[in-house]
Amino acid sequence: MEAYLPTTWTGDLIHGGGGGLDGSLPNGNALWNSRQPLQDGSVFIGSNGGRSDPTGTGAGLTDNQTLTDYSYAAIGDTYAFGRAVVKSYYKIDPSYKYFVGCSRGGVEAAVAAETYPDNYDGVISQAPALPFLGFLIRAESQVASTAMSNDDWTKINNAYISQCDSLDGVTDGIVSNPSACKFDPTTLSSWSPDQLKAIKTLYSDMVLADGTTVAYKLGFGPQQLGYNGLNMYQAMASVGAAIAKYVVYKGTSYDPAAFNVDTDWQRLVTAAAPYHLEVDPAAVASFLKKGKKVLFYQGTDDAALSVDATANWYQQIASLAGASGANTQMRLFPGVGHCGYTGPTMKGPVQADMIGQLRNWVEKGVPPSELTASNVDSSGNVTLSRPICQLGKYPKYNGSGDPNQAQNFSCVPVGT
Ligand SMILES: [Ca+2]
Repeated sequence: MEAYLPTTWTGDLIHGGGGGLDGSLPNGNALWNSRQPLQDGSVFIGSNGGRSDPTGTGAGLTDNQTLTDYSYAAIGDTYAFGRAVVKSYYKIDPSYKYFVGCSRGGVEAAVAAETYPDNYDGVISQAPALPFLGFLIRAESQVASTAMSNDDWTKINNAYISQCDSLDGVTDGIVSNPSACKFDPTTLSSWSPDQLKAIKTLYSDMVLADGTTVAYKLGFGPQQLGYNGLNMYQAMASVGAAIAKYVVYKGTSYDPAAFNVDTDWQRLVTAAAPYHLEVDPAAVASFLKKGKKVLFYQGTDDAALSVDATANWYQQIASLAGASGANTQMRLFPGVGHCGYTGPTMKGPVQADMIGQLRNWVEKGVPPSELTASNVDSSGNVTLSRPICQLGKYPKYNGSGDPNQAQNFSCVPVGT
């Protein structure tokens, strides 16, 4: 566990989440946010989730205590540690407490609201792997992606941008209105049967024989931006396979190559049942009913985790919260990849004061109404900015003015 203590403290505490399989200490720079907690004068705390695994192999996630730490307990322990450090150093308690995380950290933000609701005033869940079992079954299926090369994926990504770029009113290399995009990658080339299987597997919802949807389609974003030398699809498959191998199947009988959605889903649900792996949407809704706030963010080009899955999850907790559903919002960053990743074909704006919006909401009662994100060059000049719209809307070019400036775009409902 670590705590970063600013000399000039604003009085709040930000608890940062981890990523992938945890195993590494996060820091302020690991968050998808241009305004770093320390620079803002906040205390920042984080942990490695209870075990050292810097390369993310998943090893050690087999015994119950380690799995308990990874699932939720490390969050409670790290918070208690952070509170004690703050009291010891500053002699007073923090005024407000927040949890912020992306990917696995986005799940942990939801876990924080679910399991430790009294500890936090608000949480930010960015590109979360939620529902978690849905992520796992999706990741298990992604072994099919090995039939495709990085060049194949790049071809799909380029064609997607080419066909759907202008649907937001301006050809700027950013697909800001993906809901209107009817791109079909199966017709793009003379794919082999295995390649077609990969394309259909990754870009389709996963539906059981009884009609239940257990996971949602992935985006067409660039896949070459993975880690450990793997593209994004393979990287997620490796994370899912590691969890399945160590956590669910205990290294015994898991064969990702023999993937079948119906039988594998049942095995997954049964094997995961004894553990606290999934987050209960009703519990997060209860967090909202206490008047606390939850913000969701994701990039439209996220190739690692499904935007549709996050949107469904967000809508589920908003619905369960009833009138308190107004205490949560979800916004999409156009042309941005997983946790703010950018690259040669991703031109979307990534820098935005997401934590500031949560602070305003919690501390001043001002709900987020507008959010602008930007990219800056090495001199600090803004090169591009866009409004970051709520789910159900997209930033449409007004038809005149500099297309690099957010003021020339408006958030309009999807379908218009
Ligand atoms: Ca565009």
